[in-house]
Amino acid sequence: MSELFEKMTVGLVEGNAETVIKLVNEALDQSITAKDILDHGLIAGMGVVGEKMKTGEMFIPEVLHSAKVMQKALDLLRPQLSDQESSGLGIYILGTVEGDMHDIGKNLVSMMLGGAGFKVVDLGTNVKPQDFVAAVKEHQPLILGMSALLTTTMPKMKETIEALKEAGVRDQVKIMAGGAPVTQNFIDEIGADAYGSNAAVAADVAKTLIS
Ligand code: B1M
Repeated sequence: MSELFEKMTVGLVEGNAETVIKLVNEALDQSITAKDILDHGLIAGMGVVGEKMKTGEMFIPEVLHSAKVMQKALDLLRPQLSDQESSGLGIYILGTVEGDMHDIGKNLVSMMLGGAGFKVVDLGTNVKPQDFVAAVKEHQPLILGMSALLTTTMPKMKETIEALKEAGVRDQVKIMAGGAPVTQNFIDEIGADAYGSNAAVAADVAKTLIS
């Protein structure tokens, strides 16, 4: 099994869609769970991409290519991750904060929330504080979740919370945040309600928040 995951990781780093899709299908045929495929193959692969990006071995166009292959692979896992329950738990608004285009993690969180029973309203990437506010007013969600992958965009989470306060809707909604640079300390600092360290945890925490 580990050889299959290794090949998946290499395929993702090389941006080889055909190989990765074939391997993900093979894994699913072998009844390997979506969680294992993610943890040991795909997320591990994106970790290697991140390292290579940091050391200058991979450039933006190549990283983007790997990201597109990752999205295609996630689409194959979507049925297993998101169609397990009904969407009766309530509305969850989700978005990547202003200035940040990273959406793979957010999309994964969205799938897990769907699987846990939330109706997810996904605002996409580069979401301005006032757009989060407008969405809260329009959809009256139980929870608003923000994702950020850059240390430079994390302050937008606090700005969004301030904007919600100014609009008088902060107390109508629970606020969650996550993304690689986000920590529990940061959550406490900005006055959010909960932290999701990864997509599966985010779904569990969301259920706890509304119970
Ligand atoms: Co960017 N990038 N990137 N990038 N990129 C990182 C984040 C970086 C760590 C790479 C590195 O240098 N090692 C670095 C950030 C450094 C920092 O701020 N400390 C970085 C940089 C610098 C940049 C640019 C500035 C590069 C440049 O232009 N010079 C630029 C910024 C663009 C912008 O956003 N304005 C940029 C661009 C890009 C691409 C567009 C090429 C591409 C994104 C494509 C896309 O998302 N559609 C990209 C990618 C792919 C990455 C890496 C390699 C992979 C990210 C990823 O998808 N990981 C990343 C390195 C890395 O993370 N190792 C990197 C897989 C994903 C499943 O994990 O997103 O962490 P993640 O999500 C997890 C958890 O964080 C959590 O759950 C998910 C699943 O478990 N989670 C939540 C996420 N959101 C949550 C919300 C929650 C709860 C949990 O509640 C609401």
